[in-house]
Amino acid sequence: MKNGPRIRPGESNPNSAWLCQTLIDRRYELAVGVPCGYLADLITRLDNAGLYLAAPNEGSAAAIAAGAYLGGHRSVVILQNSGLGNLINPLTSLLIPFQIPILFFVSLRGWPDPEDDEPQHAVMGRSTHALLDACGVPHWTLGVDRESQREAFELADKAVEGEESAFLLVPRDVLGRPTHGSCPAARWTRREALDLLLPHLEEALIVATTGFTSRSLFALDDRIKSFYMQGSMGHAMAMGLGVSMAAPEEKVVVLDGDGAAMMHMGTMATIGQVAPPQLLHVVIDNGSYESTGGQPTPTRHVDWVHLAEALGYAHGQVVEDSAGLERAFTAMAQRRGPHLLVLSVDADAGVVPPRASSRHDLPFLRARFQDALR
Ligand SMILES: Cc1ncc(C[n+]2csc(CCOP(=O)(O)OP(=O)(O)O)c2C)c(N)n1
Repeated sequence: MKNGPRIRPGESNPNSAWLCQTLIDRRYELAVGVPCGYLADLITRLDNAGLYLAAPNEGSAAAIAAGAYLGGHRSVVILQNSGLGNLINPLTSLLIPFQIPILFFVSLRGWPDPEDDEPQHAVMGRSTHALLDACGVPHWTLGVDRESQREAFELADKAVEGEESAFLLVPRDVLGRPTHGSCPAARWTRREALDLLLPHLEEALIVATTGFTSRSLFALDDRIKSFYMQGSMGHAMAMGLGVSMAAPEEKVVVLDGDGAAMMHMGTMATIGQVAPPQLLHVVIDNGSYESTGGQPTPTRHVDWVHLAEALGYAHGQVVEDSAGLERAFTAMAQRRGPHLLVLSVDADAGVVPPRASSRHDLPFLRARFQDALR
């Protein structure tokens, strides 16, 4: 039985309430995207209004919006600026050349001062405006006061009416913050699952996905054999595959989130094709993007076991408790990989641990892992 995500609304903010209502009034019928904490309250409101759809990645979000537009639906795409990398291709080869007008809300991580944010946001923070300029799309940065927001919105909406995609850029706190509270868990949480998992992984090289999974791993046990991804969402499995190919004798474990696993799921077919026998792909499935405020992921209906088998993994299993976890490791010890192990947990951010980069800089973390590999 899969638990449903418990959406914790972002800190309620009058600007996002106004924006959501304005979008409804202007007959926007679909909001599709991948969340950012800066946009959590807006997403919750759009979700409550029945307009929001979770996309696996930002490029898909743009293409979904494009298709909906062709069918007559005015559409909004919501993303973090780190997702511009995923967006650029459909923006430049679909929306712009076919003159498909979509309204974008893009959060501005790493801006205006990259030093105030996590290191992985620095390059995109200082490049977002320039990238949009290079693509020739109009963009406005939302200010804190309602009047300037209204003005920016009107200009962007007018561009969209004129068949041009337009971007509204959202700095920190302009539309509220996410809340990362704790809700009573009916079963186990990521932290409890990791506690039980880690003793099984002592010898393994671990590549952990971005967000709370990397943070929790760092907090529980900062080991030289762990590589903490900060950013590059969805690519932990690809990096783990590369490590496995370079070091086939080593046990390699990818610690993934369900949102991240969805983002570039095609890599799973490549894992199935290469079939590294020592690779274990663990997905912590909490049904939500916990790290950005608990928005729902598009995974509730996913049958992970059949998915793993269909994509060429040797074995896939979903576990729901500690006894299931022990049974899974007994079964895996008797079989070659690659294995997919899905830990179905309750969403619960609890106390948010610090990032690995709060103690070590990123090149150091890379070099340390590289030494462990040698
Ligand atoms: C390309 C890209 N889009 C969006 C984000 C913002 N982001 C950071 S962590 C995260 C949620 C990850 O969700 P999941 O993998 O399910 O893990 P959880 O947060 O639930 O632990 C998101 C959307 C990002 N870092 N990169």
